[in-house]
Amino acid sequence: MPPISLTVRSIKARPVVLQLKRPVVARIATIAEWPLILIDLFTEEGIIGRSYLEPYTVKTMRYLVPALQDFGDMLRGRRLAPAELYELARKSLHFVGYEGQSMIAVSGLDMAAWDALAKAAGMPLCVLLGGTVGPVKAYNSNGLWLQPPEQLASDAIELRDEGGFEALKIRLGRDRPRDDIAAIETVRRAVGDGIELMADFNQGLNLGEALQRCHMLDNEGLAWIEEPIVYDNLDGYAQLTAEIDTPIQIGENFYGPRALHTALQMGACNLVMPDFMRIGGVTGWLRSAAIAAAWGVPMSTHLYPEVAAHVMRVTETAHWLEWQDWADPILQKPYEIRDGLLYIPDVPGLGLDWNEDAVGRYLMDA
Ligand code: SMN
Ligand code: MG
Repeated sequence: MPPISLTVRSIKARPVVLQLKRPVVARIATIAEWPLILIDLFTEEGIIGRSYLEPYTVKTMRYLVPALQDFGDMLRGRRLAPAELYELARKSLHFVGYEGQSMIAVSGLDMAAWDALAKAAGMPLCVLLGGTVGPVKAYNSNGLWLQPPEQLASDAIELRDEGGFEALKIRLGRDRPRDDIAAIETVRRAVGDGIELMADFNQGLNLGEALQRCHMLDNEGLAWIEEPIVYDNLDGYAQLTAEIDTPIQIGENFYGPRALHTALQMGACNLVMPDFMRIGGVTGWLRSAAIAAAWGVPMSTHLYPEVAAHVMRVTETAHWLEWQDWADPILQKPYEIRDGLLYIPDVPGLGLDWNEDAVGRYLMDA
């Protein structure tokens, strides 16, 4: 039977709010409630494409949910072709601007469209993209926030053991630089030197502080130093990348492939890690992966581990998948993680089905 061609009917977007088991405590924000927008893209043929967005703040769901539903109205009757829907949706917001919430909404649409297409083809997304189903190397990013030192050791052991991980991410940016170094040493003592450690400042420093503090960290053997300064100070990043020995990692705030291209041209980082809701979903990722590969720059993922696993199977410079289990409570079948590897289920599409009982409990009041 030839693969069926799909026609867009509508989009349903539902806001849910989950409680994080380990709240985000970063230099720039504390987050205990984790907002998710669950997207169902309905087609005339009965196939439903699914994806979710994680927009960090509960209130932004009030703007993003109607934007997604508007895309459904606008695209009704169109052939479900992700690259074309991506362009149509983006261009419909051209005068508002391509970045920010415009791109976040387009990315949610795009991921759901690719899921639907892979379901219609009867293949896991990674197979549709030309790859195979297989494991993807992941680090655990579920914790190690700016917590009291006495909590860090036990958390690090728990985080290592919850999926047999060989790499963890710690957050930095305590008031005193020496407390960051003490935190790194506490974690290393707890889990051993065999564990790789990534470190994330969550944009918390100014350039002067970052130069001093990154130099201090250069002998700590970190896998990377992530976002020491505000994401759009690319001149600052170029200076840090030139001066610091530890690889500088950025990318979770790239809006679209051109932002990644600009950062690489400016020498603003050694490593890239786009986020799926900002880079433009699967379409934006694939275009970015080609650019990163041309530069020979290792590419890691940010959030959205299910989508991440599929595209990493076809990413030329695939580096690390960021594992976060924050969407698990509303998934019927969360992805499995073993020995630090994320396993892609051998089912058509992404394999994202909602646990409707849980969704009912977490649905945000309108
Ligand atoms: C991060 C992710 C999600 C919420 C806050 C911070 C972080 C990361 O930047 O890279 O995991
Ligand atoms: Mg980060």
